Amino acid sequence: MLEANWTGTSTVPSRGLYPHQWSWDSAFIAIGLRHLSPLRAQTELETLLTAQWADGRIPHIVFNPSVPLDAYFPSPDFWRSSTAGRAAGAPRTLQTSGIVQPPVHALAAWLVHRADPGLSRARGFLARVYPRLAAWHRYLLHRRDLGGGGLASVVHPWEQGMDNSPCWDAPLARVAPAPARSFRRADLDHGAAEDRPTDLDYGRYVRLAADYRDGAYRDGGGEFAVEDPAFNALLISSEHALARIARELGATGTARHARAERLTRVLSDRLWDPAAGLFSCRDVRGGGLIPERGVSGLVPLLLPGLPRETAAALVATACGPHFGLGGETRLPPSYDLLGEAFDPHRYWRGPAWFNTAWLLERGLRTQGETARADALRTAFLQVAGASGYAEYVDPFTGEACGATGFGWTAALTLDLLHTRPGDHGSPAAGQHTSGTTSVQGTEGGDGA
Ligand code: 9WN
Repeated sequence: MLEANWTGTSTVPSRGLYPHQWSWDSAFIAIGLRHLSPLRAQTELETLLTAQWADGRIPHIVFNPSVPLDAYFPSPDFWRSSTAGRAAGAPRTLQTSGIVQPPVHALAAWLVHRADPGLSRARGFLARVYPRLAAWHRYLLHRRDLGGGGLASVVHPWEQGMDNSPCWDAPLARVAPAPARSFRRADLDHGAAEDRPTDLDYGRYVRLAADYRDGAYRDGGGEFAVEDPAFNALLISSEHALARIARELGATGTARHARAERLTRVLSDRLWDPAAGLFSCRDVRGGGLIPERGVSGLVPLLLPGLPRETAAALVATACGPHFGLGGETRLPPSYDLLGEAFDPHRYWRGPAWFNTAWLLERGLRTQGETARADALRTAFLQVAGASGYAEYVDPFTGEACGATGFGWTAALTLDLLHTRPGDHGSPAAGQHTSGTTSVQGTEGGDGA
């Protein structure tokens, strides 16, 4: 599948539905590809980074010029990155979107390096990506601190990656939708309308993106601004990875580790919801925590600096009636099983995705929940294979939904296949030739 989706310089999430390069997809894909071809995994990330804007942002889509404009909406003529994004430093020749996606990239770069440190050093991989990754984090921590409390905000639901989550319903309700006749959705050519976001939601996505573009992609003024726990936990995890990269390159990395620890405390102060037993989103424009339970609120399990009682509460929530891990569900749903908006098939409103399952598997290991992590790993591998490596599945039955042959599902399957259960992520015996010290173990043992 990864061969079929490879374009020569990067991997598309899916040939039909998503025929360009997506930012966080490429990070997850590189994490899997490193076991097959560390060179291709490095190339995947480097291709994405060539599209970085001068202000540090990594765009959520890098468009392939040979794909017809009507294959995906919004297309390059909507974003107009090279003109509307000029002041923000968009590339002149490449066409990209102007919004971002979760910062999984430094974590991916570190794991890719660890898969073959010899090749990585010979190619100067880390030395080349480090300044770009540092600029990316700087952009998020400074230009995107719209709440003023130290966390990064997303300015569009597509930025957080869980596009249609009920967590966005309240902040999105304030946005006047663009009229349905003013755009043509391409996603409905590939997916069932009842599984995809509604036209009304799409109208709001289009309005937000068009307003951002018309303001020259300047940060600060938009109607939608949300501090999301998964986005920020991935930023913190990647900050720990950047510290390790800095150390590999000869610096100490101490300041970055300290910043990651400080951000972990800020995350707890601003987004921990003790009554709900998980992290919630903060609506920066409307004020206050959004009272919806999304899988995003469990992703901070990734952070080793989490207070012990917070981690225990998160595990209890994951395994309780809202997410059913190890019980009612085969894989963790994207949204609260008991929530009013729950729908086991509609985009990000209940189905299970494999990237979030992978993040929770890793998070459970980080918190020493080895047996639960092993069980989730087994379920992931069974459901992924049986679904034809689907984009997402019904969380109860594992029935395939969306695209099949989906990039990150295939890649993260490879990653789990190359790690033995119960050993904190050491590559499986006999399947790896170099860089075989514990990948996740190194991560965990190094202050992450
Ligand atoms: C918008 C590519 C992307 C993923 C997102 C997923 C979906 C796009 C869409 O596909 O979003 O970016 O058109 O719905 O929600 O997480 O990165 O796989």
